Amino acid sequence: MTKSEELYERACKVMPGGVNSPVRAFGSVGQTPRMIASADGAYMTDEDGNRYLDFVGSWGPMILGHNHPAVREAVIKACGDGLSFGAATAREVEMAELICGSVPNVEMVRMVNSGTEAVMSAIRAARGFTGRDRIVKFTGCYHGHSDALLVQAGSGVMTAGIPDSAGVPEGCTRDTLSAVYNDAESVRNLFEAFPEEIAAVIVEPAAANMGVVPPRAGFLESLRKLCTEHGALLIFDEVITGFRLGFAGAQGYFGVDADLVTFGKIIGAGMPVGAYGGRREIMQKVAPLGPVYQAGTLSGNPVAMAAGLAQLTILREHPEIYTQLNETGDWFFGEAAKLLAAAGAKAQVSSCGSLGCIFFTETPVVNYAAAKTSDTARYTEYFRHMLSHGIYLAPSQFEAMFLSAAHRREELQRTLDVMQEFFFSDSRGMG
Ligand code: KE4
Repeated sequence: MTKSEELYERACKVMPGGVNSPVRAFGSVGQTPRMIASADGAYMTDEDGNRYLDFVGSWGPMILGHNHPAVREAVIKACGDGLSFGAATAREVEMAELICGSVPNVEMVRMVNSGTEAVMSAIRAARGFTGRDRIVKFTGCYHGHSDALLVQAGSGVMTAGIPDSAGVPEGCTRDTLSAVYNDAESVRNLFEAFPEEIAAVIVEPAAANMGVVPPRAGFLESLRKLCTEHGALLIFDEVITGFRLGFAGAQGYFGVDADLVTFGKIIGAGMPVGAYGGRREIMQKVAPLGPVYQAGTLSGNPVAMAAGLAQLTILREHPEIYTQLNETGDWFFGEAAKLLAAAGAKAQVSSCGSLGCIFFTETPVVNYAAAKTSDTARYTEYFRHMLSHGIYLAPSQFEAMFLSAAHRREELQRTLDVMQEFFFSDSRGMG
């Protein structure tokens, strides 16, 4: 029995599924999750000493790679000053000024402890600002596990949201409407069906929770126009894209203005941090300034702020990191697409900058329904092949590969070689 197996056996006795977040259980790939002991740069090492080239990067935070010295040193120093005060601190001010000074349309920001909390709070601020109750989300987009957003994927476009989880009362999702990603018409129909009732449309500007599905040309612009026309707020959920696609996030990358933006992951550099922000007139509705209540014992935690500030400062001072990251993403996912074509694989690459995935379907993947045509059994075989060669991918077809500044060309080339081995063996009559 490996140490991972032994630890996982113990974990399953005391934690649901043996994990603290479902995807980590490797359920959809039917493997024992690897118990990770340490990580550095682009690599993670498990409790049995196996080393993996990591394409999960803690689901996005590790844009500079794991254990970056500047981040590590900042955290160690901050710890020496004390872990938490439950009081205002200079580091929170610096973080808020950095975010407001770099992200368009964010004049005020509130720090929270996760992406879920950021989105939940942004939705509440949008409802408080507009005085409206309904919200629109897109099937296949994930915005954390707050009740109102756990809505059945594919629920009827015109009907009230149906909970997608036990324990969520119908009342919590009644005001959540579902639209189709990359289909602005499905949003227009909702605005026409519920005039002056929709507080906000929330979207992953580049979807990365159904696999990676970039916005089609004009889609985000159409959402902007519809929200402006109908007095609703456009919320960009940038928990993944924020400070990944560029320092100005998806607004800068796609050139579309949002009214509220949510953040997570990269702004914490691996520590528990989320944030939401927007125009002053909206954020002034948030307590203690305004009537929209939101609070948090550890919000703006000084150690977490130190980690995030260290990472964001490096990104601000070295904008070439984004150029390299996006160019490397274009090259890597471009090469992957070529090898799939050469192998005649029933699969396709879908990417946006340093985010990407391989869908095991030939249907062009522009939305959730198309993503769901993927052959998840084939993805499992691919995942296992890559893992057996020391390459750690997301243990689910419906997640993303996250490139970091620590991934070097030679490691990416080796990854492509291992992919090639799979797809060419696949093409030799393996279906
Ligand atoms: P957290 O509460 O997990 O920090 O953030 C929720 C969230 C909100 N918005 C977007 C666009 C997100 O991608 C997420 C969380 N992302 C997943 C990865 N697909 C987290 C991984 C996990 O659930 O363990």
